Amino acid sequence: MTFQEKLDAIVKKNNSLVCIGLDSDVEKVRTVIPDLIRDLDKKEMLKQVQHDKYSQFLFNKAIIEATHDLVCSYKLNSAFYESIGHEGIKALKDSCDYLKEKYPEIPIIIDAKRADIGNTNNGYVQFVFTYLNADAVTLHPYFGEEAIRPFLECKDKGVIILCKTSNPGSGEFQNLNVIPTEVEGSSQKDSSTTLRSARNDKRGTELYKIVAKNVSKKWNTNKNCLLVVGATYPDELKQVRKIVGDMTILVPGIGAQGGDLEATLRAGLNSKNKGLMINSSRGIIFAKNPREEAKKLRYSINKFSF
Ligand code: OMP
Repeated sequence: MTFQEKLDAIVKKNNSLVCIGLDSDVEKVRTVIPDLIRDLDKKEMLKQVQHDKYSQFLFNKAIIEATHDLVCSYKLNSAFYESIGHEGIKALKDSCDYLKEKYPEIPIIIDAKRADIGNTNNGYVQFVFTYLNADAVTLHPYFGEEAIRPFLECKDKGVIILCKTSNPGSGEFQNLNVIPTEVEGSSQKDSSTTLRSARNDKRGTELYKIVAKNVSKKWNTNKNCLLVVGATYPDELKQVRKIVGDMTILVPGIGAQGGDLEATLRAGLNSKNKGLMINSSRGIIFAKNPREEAKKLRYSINKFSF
């Protein structure tokens, strides 16, 4: 089963485009975990929480139990686990194992924003797809298609490429106007490697659009590519949707980063009124009532999409 097939099935089953980010910042987790566990009345968890080192996993377990029927995916950002060393990696692994065992139908995304030269990428592939047994990973496109082939060749896994990120400074490179040299009649064969800065040149195209075009038209031979576009940039999302057709786009930036949900949906839903994974991390997992918050987001999305 491909990543997209798995995603389509859970979108249908849970009636949801909500992707919850298990960005389980260990400091915050330690303060909220007793409440969460009390709410869920999990005595076994209460016993274990005395040991701080299990808290990220216990927290994730509690969030998963509270929301598994409301989501289309969980996204675990590796930074929050790497930050505390091997105990964090264990919590990440335990969380993936828990999902695989109890809710195998829900796709797991590892948000690691990786990519390196091809040979090194083999190590990342092993970590994310073999050791963690995740279903998808986020990558940056900077090394080009040739380098990230080890990911692209994993036909049943999702390869989610950063296109237009949600942060305020993302335009520094991503909105640069560049001209593929094919426009100038260059003899270079691979236009994707020969972009030239063209600030005031009308023939130029913004870099994020070239990423969207190359990923959807050239990199996606195994039909396992997705893109990331931040909810903080609905205009760019609209442009990307025009370029990529029905391809699924992961959209972070709703909630804590202030992205506009309605503008996002208007700009980003595909021809089937789907094709988005709307991510919220802090806005759900550290809310007073994560289940209610996830329900609210699902409801707000579904007013437009289902
Ligand atoms: P919240 O702002 O707490 O909802 O978290 C957003 C999550 O999405 C974090 O894990 C970010 O690292 C991630 N993210 C962005 O915020 N912006 C992007 O452009 C891309 C990502 C991502 O790749 O998921």
